[in-house]
Amino acid sequence: MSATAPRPTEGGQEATAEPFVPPPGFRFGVATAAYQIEGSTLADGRGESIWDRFAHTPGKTVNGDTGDVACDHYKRWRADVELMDTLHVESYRFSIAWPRILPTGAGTVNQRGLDFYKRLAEGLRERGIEPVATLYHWDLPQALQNGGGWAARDTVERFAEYARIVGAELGDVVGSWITQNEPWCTAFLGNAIGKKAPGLHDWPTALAVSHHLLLSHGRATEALRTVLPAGSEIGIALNLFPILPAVDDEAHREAAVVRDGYVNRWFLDPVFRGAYPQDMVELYERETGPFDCVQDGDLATISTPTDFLGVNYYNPMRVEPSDEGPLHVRDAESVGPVTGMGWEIDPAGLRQILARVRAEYTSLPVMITENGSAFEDPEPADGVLEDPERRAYLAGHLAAVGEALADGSDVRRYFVWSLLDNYEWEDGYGQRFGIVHVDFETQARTPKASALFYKDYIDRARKGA
Ligand code: IFM
Repeated sequence: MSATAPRPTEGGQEATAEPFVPPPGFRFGVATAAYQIEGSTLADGRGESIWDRFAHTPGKTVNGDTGDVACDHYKRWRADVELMDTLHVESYRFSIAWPRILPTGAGTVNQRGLDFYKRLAEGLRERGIEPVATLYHWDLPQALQNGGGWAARDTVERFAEYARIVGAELGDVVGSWITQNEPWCTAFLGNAIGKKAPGLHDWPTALAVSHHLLLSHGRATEALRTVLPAGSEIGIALNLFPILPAVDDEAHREAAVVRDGYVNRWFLDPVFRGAYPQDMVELYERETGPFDCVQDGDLATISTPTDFLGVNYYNPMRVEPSDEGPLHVRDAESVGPVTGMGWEIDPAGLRQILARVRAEYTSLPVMITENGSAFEDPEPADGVLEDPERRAYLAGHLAAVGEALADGSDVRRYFVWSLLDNYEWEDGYGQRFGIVHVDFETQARTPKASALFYKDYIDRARKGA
């Protein structure tokens, strides 16, 4: 299916609709990331990350919000695991903060950092919750950024070394591993658009970063394989978007092809076809200069076989051409309801993206490694918080997972983003993605109606299975 093909059936359904029958081995989960929830950024020898530096730079985040305290999960992890258990969650995707393990990115290992994640993974196992670990969810050690960050090829080898250390320590408790999370965001939003750490505005740097992130995925996969027990699974999590021309004419269709190349194909093609999309290489070389960081053997490493693909899905993108040229395809107006982030709500897009991945790239098992929505919630009253929009979002996307399974996609996990309201990067604490409300003054957790819906959905799915 092409990026612009008509979409399959609409996936929206009532919150009370019959759950899909989970295939054997399927698990319902929730996801978080270290810098967004942990806090305790100075505890137990943790080093500085690029997000500490960025968030503490005036003007970079809404209200100057930082992850210094966040959800205080570093101290409250036991209660958070207990909370997941009460919600009948079956799998928990968390990320490991590289600067807790190697405070300057390389050199001496900080055992206290490793111990934290070991305790967490064991605590999850004790409650029958599967731990799924992400190695990189955007918190590069600042010391490595000082040496060029992901634009420097050396960072790839530092990442492989970090992966080997963590895999050797946690491989007996963690069976599923995600190397990189959303490399498009890290590379382009961080280095070309400057919205995220390290906040650069330089296309050649962003392109080198994108290549090195992909290479680091391959190298980390190789490194993990040398230390993980047989049967462990490794994959990368890509954020994928259906791309829709705002108007059905040639200029808009061309813009959609470019946007698709920028956000989707630039990552899917090297991972699954061992080549960058030629149209995009030509465009970048024309507009930004030589793309000359690729060395012999790199694409074979990037396309090294993995065990699953992680798909983060939130919304489709509607696009229009821009007078500034093809590199600057613009976002067009959304159609229909949007979330608090302004992201168009379209459960059918999830089914569409999974069908496309299967038709054009791979029949590997898929994990929906993130899916969720931010809305402006009321304050909890007497322990109750109604969030009908988030609940409907969840119900619609769960229905789309069921449809994708029926289509033949081999979906193995579904992770709601996110367990907790948390630090939404440059948007600070204003955007609440949690199915559990967090009072950032008291750190009180209150499951929202969407959390109770999810629990009930899991229970009903398990009864029907
Ligand atoms: O909060 C982020 C997450 O860290 C990465 N994926 C998208 C989420 C919502 O913006």
